[in-house]
Amino acid sequence: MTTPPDVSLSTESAPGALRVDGARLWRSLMDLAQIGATPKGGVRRLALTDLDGHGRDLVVGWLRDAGASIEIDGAGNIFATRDGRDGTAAVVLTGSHIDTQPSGGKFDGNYGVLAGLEVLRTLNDAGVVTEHPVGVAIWTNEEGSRFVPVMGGSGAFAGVYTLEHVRQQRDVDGISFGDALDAIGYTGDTLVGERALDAYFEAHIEQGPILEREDKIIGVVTGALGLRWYDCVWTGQDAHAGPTPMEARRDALRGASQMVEAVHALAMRHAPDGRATVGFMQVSPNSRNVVPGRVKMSVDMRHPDDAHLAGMDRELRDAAAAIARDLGLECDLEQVDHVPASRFDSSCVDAVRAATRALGLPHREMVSGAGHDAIYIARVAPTSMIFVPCKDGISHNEIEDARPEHLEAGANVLLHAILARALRSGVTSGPSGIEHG
Ligand code: HGY
Ligand code: MN
Ligand code: MN
Repeated sequence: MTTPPDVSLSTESAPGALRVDGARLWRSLMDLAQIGATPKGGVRRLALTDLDGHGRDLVVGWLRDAGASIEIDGAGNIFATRDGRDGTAAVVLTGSHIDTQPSGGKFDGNYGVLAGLEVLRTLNDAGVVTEHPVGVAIWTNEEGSRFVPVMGGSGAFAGVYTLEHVRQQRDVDGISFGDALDAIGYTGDTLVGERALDAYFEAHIEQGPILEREDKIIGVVTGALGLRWYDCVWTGQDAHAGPTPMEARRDALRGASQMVEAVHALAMRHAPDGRATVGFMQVSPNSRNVVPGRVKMSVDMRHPDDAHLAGMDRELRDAAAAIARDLGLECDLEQVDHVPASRFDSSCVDAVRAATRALGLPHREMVSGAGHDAIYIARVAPTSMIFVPCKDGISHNEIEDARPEHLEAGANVLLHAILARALRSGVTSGPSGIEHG
């Protein structure tokens, strides 16, 4: 992309006066939401499906139309870059993901990518030339719903996983991440992780009720909960539901059922910050007149303190062993993912807070309950996040909703947090010389 003409920033386009076009952002969100749209108004666009490929095609087209150059790495992570004056300066990056949960919403992930696109469009409209390049990333497989690990693309970028490990993972149908990525044509040749970042900012809906309850518009995110994911397999014996006496049964579903209650009780013992969820369960042979001989289930546990989370891990293992003993079942409990609790870079948190205050937006500091690509990018670059409310705090649900004015406000905070980094050493800027109102 050729750098826009070197314009002196006249008063009306001085960085501080810049504002995004909220209607244009909303239109982009609604257009992208058509790809994988569900009858209840949600989105089903699982990672590395054809729908993910079509969503990528649409957004990459918009990013190219905004003059950005496009690179794709071996994990399918997409990087759109708007040049800055100094071609050697590290990129100020934003972004998120466009893969969704099976019954996901229009805004989880999609908002962060399209808010980044809206920043590029706004800088173009105002002819702003930044010192640093400004980039937008689309990270592969953030949700971890089809392929474990969660945040696999950003995890590979940050060196948490090797590319081979990520590409070898298989979904419930035995299809590998690598084959699925190749099939949608998004296996790029850029080396994974070979990109110097000046900073990373991610805008996202909160996915919880706090901002809405407190009438706040912006969450200044200071970090995220630690997370441990498990696969838990209960093995008993398939048997006929009729002739088999109750005392002669080894019913794997009883083990799984007691484990669901034990997981809930464990989280309640560590409330309010401890969280634990069983979201996936596969009963075999899953026939109404067969005592289930095998049940595979997931456990998702989270806590802001790693030591506390390690204690919850021990309690989980003890509970599984006790249930297996009582019911005469085998239990194989395997930790399949572990993301330690994270704290974001103070200078980036300050940039988000300063932009929020300069824009006069009601806000609070908070820790993210959800995992985000920012958690892994924080390992390789100064990082922070910007939250906006979602309706009733509901997400990972087709009814997920957000207000256009809140999404616009979050994108304005993103714009000025990025400018605070991307303009420095060139044009004068406070947080970016933001003017009130
Ligand atoms: O699981 C999470 O927290 C994220 O939504 N993938
Ligand atoms: Mn997300
Ligand atoms: Mn999500």
